[in-house]
Amino acid sequence: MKTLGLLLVGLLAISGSFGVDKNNFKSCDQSGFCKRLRAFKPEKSHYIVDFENVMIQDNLLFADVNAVDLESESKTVLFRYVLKISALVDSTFRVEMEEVNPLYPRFATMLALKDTPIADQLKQVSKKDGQLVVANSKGLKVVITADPLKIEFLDKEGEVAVVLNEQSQMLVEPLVQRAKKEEGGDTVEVEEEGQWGENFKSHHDSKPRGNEAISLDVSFPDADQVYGIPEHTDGLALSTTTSGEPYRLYNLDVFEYELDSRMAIYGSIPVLYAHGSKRTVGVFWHNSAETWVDVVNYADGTVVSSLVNLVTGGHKRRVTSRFMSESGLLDTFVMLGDTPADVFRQYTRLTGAAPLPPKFSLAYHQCRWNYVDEADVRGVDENFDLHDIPADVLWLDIEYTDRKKYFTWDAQKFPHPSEMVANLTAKGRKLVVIIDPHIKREAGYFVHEDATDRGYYVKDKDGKDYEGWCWPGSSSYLDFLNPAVSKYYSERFRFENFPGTSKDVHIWNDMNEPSVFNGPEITMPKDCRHYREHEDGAEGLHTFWEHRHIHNEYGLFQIRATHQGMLDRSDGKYRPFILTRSAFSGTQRYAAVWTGDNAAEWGFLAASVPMCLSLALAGLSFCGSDVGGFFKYPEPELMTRWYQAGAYQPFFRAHSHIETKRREPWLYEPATTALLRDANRRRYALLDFWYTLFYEHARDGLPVMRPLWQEYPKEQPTYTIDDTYLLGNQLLVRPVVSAGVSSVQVYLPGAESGTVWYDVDSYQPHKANGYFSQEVNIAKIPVYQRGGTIVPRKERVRRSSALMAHDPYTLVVALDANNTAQGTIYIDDGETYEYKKNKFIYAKITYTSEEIAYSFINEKASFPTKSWVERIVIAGIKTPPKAARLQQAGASVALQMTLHKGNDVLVVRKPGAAMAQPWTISFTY
Ligand code: NBV
Repeated sequence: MKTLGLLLVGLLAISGSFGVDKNNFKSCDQSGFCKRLRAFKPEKSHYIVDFENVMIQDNLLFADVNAVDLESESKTVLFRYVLKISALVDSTFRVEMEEVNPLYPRFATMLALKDTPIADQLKQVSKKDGQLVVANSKGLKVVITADPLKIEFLDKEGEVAVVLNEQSQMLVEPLVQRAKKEEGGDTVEVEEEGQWGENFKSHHDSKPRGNEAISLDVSFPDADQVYGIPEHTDGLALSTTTSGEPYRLYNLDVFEYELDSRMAIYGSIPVLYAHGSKRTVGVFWHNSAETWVDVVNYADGTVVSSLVNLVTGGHKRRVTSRFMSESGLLDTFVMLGDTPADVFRQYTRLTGAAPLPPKFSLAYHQCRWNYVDEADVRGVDENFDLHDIPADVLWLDIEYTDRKKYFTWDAQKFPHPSEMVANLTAKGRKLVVIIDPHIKREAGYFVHEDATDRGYYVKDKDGKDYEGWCWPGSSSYLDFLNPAVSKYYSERFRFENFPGTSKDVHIWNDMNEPSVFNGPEITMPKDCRHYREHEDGAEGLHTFWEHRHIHNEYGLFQIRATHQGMLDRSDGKYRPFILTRSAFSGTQRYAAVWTGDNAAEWGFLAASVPMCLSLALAGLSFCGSDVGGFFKYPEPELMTRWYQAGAYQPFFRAHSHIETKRREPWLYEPATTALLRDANRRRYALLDFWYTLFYEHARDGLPVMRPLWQEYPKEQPTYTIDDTYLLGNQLLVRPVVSAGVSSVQVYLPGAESGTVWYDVDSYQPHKANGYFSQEVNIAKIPVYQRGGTIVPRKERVRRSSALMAHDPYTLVVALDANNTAQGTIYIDDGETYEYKKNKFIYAKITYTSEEIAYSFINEKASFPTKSWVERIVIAGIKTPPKAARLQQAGASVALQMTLHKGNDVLVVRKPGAAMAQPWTISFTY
């Protein structure tokens, strides 16, 4: 089976017949609850709030809700629920609804939230005419209508911003017991179609708890577009799903995934944002089970939505959505923005931001399935030096192990891992090795023996160790929900337990959806059993959670344990780097992500931008795609364009499939190698800029890679632009993603505020005025620096980022219409947590026509950097100064300047200012 699998992937990788086999994955119709819930479109919601039983205390409101039989005259109560609304800090509300005395507790998603959300205040404003109005401490109101239940969230102007259950699609399927009947004197269970089991292909899902789905519709009046719910391959702005499949969120290993699709792939992040010129708001659907999301955009001009538009009286600018999950609690956060930055911050406040990554991880990574042995690794490493191409990290894929037994090395091919690593670290380079979650079931393999003996594996529906099939052949899967298992796993990363590794060896967790070759939809059966903390004497369903409940957070459990292990192995001294393929809300706290197994095709290069943008809005800024494409071989032009694009995406790693032709940068003809070298060098020149962006992300939780509308929220044409993006608010990047082009259309936002954008290659200023045509050749991709910003660069070419630590800076000052500019810079040791003890510099640089000042934002912190300023480039200077003087540490020195008349660029040459101390350069005219 293993060889067959490999042969198959190999054949497809080279043959060119590319494409997903959709038969392996469910459509909504094949997913019992999706079909059932999508058909549930009552005219009126059957949930009615009982205002007699409402309690408001601190930040909480509790209300009784009855599900009534609308057919019966007396509105018979069928089920009773309790609705809970909580006010949280930062204009966020949480809405939960659960059965009163459920048959058994529903599963509550475990790892998405960073901490318990911080409470705000909630007080009653009024209660009349069947409506109860409450408000948070800022006066943001929530209007609850009793019959039928509807919840409206008002913005600060008092206008309705978000509505729950407006379309009556709220549903919490009541938990029920199997119906029984008498048959021939015996009591037998009644078979109800799909309620207690369903089939997909040859797989049977036993559904021991029966149906327990939930659904909620969320409407966004005034929204032009909705975004979010990655990971999918279609555009950043979501499309109307009425005539097709909903967006699916179910972590899956989709072999040869397709483009422009709403199919589920590796990651699932159930956060949705609605944006329009009035406001930006969001909902976070806190649920880790399989989820489908429908979207109707009433103004997007699709035939179906226009029809709906007619029927509903032609509302313009309105988007409705609907979340449907197979199980778990109805638990949703409403984030009221009201700007894009506000709402992105609100989401990362709940689920966390990425911590400051080690600096090397922002540099260039070289991967392949596989670098076959130590000599290969050495050769690749040396070739980077021979060809003067900077690189920080070499990667080892699954073949480095002893027959796919993770935490071991193939003794023939990698007999001296410590020496191999030392050879890399001597040049400041690092190694990343892959560790997949499946465990080879082989007698004598210590992980397997420990896990078997201690009961650490996920169990099948009958309580036996679950066995699936993956790279090692027969495999089982650790049950990370058990804290003892996570601890055991973390300990595997200790240097003594994983010989050959050191602080410079980092980890890649792949296949953690989890991928199971012979499982339903290539993953773990939903009725597999996971650890659940329970009281002594608890029985049956009370003693385990099903995989169905936790599926989308399985990988997050794994990377959390990996992360803990990597911290512990250095006693908390060094920052870990982890790459994960599966993702859920909260993944950003531990790992970077990539877009999985793409192909060397232009479409996949283009898709890398909206895919990473969408992930960035969902908290996962540290994202990239396999540069060059995983399957197939990139011809020189595609390879060049991919390096150029990758150099401006957060995670920059070249990778390729085992059966494809080798394609390290020097294997192309010299002209192409030169272009790839140039792309890498551009990345390295901006490493300190990237590092500062990530430092700021760790503080404010805002996307590093941003859609234009984040910074220009009123500018309507930007709402659907997803081929262009911003890095911070400084650089605008428009990668070239099609073949043979000599110009591209670039949209420069900010016309209203008179924004000027400077081409980073020529410093040529462009006044923002929407679209313009930018000429390009094979060496150029359009990148612009916004007037009003200062970007730090390091321009000396080195072999790795570590060797650049003390290199001097070039500061690029791009002037705005008022002849001012500002920037920030973050400097530390790049790898430890010493910055938490104030060993860092976070400084601002401010330019006015009188002076440039470099001063510490955090005056308590300092760092003994040897770096200094070797050049200041001032672009857009209209009236150049006659003289400049540096003042630092009591000394004053006259500086040299050169004016480049043709393009209004003034260069202050060799200011020599030390970055360890504040300084000022003053100008005289
Ligand atoms: O470990 C092998 C590959 C890896 O190179 C790739 O990046 C992952 O996404 N892995 C998937 C397993 C199988 C790929 C067909």
